[in-house]
Amino acid sequence: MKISRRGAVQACVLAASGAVISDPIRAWAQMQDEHYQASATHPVRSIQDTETPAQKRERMAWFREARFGMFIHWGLYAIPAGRWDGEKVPGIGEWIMNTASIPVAEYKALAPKFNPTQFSAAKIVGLAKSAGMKYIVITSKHHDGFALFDSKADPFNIVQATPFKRDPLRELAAECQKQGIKLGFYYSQDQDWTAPGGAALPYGGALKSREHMPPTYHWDRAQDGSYSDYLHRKAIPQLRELLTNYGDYPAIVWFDTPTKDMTPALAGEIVAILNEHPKLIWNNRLGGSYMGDTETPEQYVPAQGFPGRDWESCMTMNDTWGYKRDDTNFKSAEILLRNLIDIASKGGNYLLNIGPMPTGEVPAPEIERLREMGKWLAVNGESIYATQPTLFGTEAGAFSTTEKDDNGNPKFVPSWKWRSTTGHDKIYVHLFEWPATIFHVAKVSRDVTGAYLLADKARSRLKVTKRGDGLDVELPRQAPDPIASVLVLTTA
Ligand code: FHN
Repeated sequence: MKISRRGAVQACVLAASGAVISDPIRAWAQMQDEHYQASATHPVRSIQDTETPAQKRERMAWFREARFGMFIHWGLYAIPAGRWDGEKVPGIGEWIMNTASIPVAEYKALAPKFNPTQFSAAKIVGLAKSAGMKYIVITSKHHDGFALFDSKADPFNIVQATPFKRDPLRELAAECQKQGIKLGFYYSQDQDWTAPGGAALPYGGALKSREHMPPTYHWDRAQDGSYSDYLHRKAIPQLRELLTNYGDYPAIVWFDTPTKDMTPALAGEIVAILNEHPKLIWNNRLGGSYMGDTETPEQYVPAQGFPGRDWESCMTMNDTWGYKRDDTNFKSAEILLRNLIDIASKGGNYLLNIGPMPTGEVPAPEIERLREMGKWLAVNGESIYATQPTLFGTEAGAFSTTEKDDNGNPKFVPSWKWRSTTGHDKIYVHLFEWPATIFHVAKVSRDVTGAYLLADKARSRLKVTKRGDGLDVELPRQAPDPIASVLVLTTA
């Protein structure tokens, strides 16, 4: 197995647009530059190759309006929750099998202990809705190979291998339908550490990295086998199950960590199946040169978004995706809200993760933060959903003329005074810093006809004075919101 990676085997993924992430998280580089290059000819043409721009607009419409979704990483790794043999295991929780070099049989022995009786699809979907999220993407199978759904294709799944015997995806699908929210399935198509032949990327933080040797980086003979057999016996049949057994869902298939094993021909076989579902949206991590629909910056907000591409920043609330009992390094609701606003102002979606516990419950700090975000969105959601990116552009920060980033490119230095999104006849200005009575902007490309604060139910008009190409708005002394107050400029 040849693994394609540039530079170091792991990357510290940092916030490109500034201090939105409290600490760097050791996560895999997404290999965007190598895997996501479009190929002029695909062995099997994908929907993105064949549809018209109007068809694409229709297919992507809900996603472009959504702006905020819930990522759920949940599986057997929630049981050890970051500790193995009494030791704390570094790194992200869902990688524990790889990081601690856990043999296949030992890891599979977690399944009979998985009995999340407190799991409630109604509560999770309700939580997402109350947070103002418009879609959910859940790990149907992560790299550990455990299927969180009823699979006839492989017995290592929640219905056959655990005492729980229920299918959470079926319950979530019913609940999402009921509560009117989209559901997507994450599927680790390439890495599978418990199926013979499945790929395994080497994790730089592995405790016993000498046990993870190239070319396979496997640490247990039980992992050896043919990658193509793995795909044909497990991944492709399971993808078929996921695409056909859940009614209107999945709305999204979220692939992950493609390696060079996923040749264009093998990926083409998957694409042929995806093509049977013409409303489906899938991301840029299938591999085999397919670009999919969405860019997926991980743990950062791209400085200028991805003009011309749909995109979604996925992020954790603490420093892990899967539940880790020792990780209490949660970002504040303020940081999370600023991320959402920053992303919306650049035309992207925010896919914010929760990592439920082995009981099925969502950790309390995650619930608290989501509730706070929901409160803000209940007042200010109009300035986020279905908006267009900023008309200004310079408020997010600027590239330094002297400092360089890790890749030697000019470093982006963010500014956290304000952001802006655009509506049909409105400009929304999200003020993080409350200016001393006057908000001034040097240049506005539309004719501004009035101004008010979104939190002000009376819509009291604020005084607007034109100043050359720009304007001044007179604000009250007190900010209506301690995190971000939204000023609305009505435009002709
Ligand atoms: O290795 C995974 C990781 O566990 C997590 O699922 C993230 C989410 O985007 N994706 C991979 C790292 O890029």
